[in-house]
Amino acid sequence: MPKVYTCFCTDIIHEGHLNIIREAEKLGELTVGVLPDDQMISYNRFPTKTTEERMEMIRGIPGVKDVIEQKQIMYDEVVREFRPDYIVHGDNWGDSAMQAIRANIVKLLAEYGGQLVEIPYTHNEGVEKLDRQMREKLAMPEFRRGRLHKLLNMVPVVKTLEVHSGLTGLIAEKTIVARGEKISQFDAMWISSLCDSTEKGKPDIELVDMTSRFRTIDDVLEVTTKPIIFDGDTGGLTEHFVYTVRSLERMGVSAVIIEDKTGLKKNSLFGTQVEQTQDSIENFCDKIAMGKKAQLSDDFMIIARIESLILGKGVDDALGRARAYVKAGADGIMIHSRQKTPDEIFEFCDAFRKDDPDTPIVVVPTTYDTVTEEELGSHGINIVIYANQLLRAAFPAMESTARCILENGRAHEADSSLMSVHDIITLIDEL
Ligand code: SPV
Ligand code: MG
Repeated sequence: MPKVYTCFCTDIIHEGHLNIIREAEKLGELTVGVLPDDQMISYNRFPTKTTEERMEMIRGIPGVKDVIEQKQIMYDEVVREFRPDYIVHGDNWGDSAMQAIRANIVKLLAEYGGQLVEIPYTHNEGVEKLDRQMREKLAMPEFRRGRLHKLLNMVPVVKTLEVHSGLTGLIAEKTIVARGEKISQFDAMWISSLCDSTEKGKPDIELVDMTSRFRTIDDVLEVTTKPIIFDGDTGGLTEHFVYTVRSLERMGVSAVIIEDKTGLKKNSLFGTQVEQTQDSIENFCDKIAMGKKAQLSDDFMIIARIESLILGKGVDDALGRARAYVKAGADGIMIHSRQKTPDEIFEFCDAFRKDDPDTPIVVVPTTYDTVTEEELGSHGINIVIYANQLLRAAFPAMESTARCILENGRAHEADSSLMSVHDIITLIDEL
C-alpha cells in the first residue's frame, strides 16, 4: 500500500478538507499531520482548539488511517521519518510563505522520487461562510482579550507591531514571510501614543484625548483579529484611569501599559533633553492597584512601564520600582531605554529574573535596534514592540511623492514608486 500524507492547520473541518481526504485516500494509506500551536500561530490564525482537540477532530474522519503531530511547519522531519509516496495538498499556495512550504515539499520528495499531488481548492459558499465565521469569532472582544495571555505561554517572544489605523492594522494582521526554515507573522498590535498623536498631527503629550484614541482602537478592531496592547501614557489621574481600564476591557483590548511619569508627559525618546518627572513609587502603585481593582475580566493585563533608565536613574532604581509595581498587582513590566545597545536592558532583565521568573517583561528596541528577538528571549524578555517603524516608513514615502509631483508639475514621475491603481482599488475586500 503506498503511503500518503497530508497536513492540516485548521480548527474546523469543511467540505474542502473532506475533499482532500477523499482524494488522498484513493492513492493509498492516509496519515494526516496536525501542526502544534506555536507552528499554527506562525502562519495561520490563532487556534481556538488545543492541538489534541484538533488531532481528535481528524481521527474521527473516515478514510484517515493515522493522525500525527507535525512539529515543524517545514516538512523535513516528517518526510525523512515517514517517507510518504505522496504528499497531498490543496492548490491554494497563495502567498510567498505558502510558496516556501511548497518548495520545501518538492525538494524533499525529489530526494527519493515521492510525488506532490495538488487538489483544486474548494471554493463554495459553505466553505467561505465557515471561514468568515471563524475569523469573526476571533475578533469578538471576549475571544480577543485573553489572547495575549495565552500567547505568552505559546511563543518564545510575542512580536508586536505598531498600528494606528485600519490600514496599518491590516498590515499587522496579514504580513507573513518565510524566514529560512520558519514562517513568521506578527502576534500582536501596539497602539502607540507617539504614532496615534503624530498621525493626527499632534505632539505626544497626552493631548489626544481618550475618546479619540478609542476611535483609533475601534478602527483597528473592526478589521483585525490579533490582540491589542494599548499605550495608555501615564494613565492620567487614578480616578480617570479606572474608567479607561473598563472601556479597554469592554472593547476587547488585551493590555494597557502605563508609564511612571507625572505632570506634562513628553516622549521617552527625548530622554533628559526635556523636563520629565517620574511619579513616586507610592502614587504609581496606587494607580496600578486601583486599575486592577476596577478590572472586571480575568485576562486583561495592566503592565507597568518603568522610566528610570530613560531618566538616567540607573538599573537599581528600575529594579526597586519593578518589584514594587509587581507587588501592587502589575501583570507585567515594561522596561524602556534609549541607549544604542541593549546592555542596560539586559542588566535589568537578568537581575529581575533572578527572583521573578514569571512576570512578563516588555521591551521597545527603537534605539538599540540591532538586537534580535532570539537575544531578547534569552534574557527572559517576553514581548517585543516595534513601536513606530510603520509610521516612520510612511512619512518619508508620502512626503517624497508630494515633492515629486510639485517638482514635475504632474504625477507621472512619481508613478513608478507607487502601488498600481488596480492594487489600491482591490486592496480591501468587500464582505
Ligand atoms: C510610543 O510608541 O508611544 C511609546 C514608546 O510610548 S516610545 O515612543 O519609545 O516612548
Ligand atoms: Mg507612548
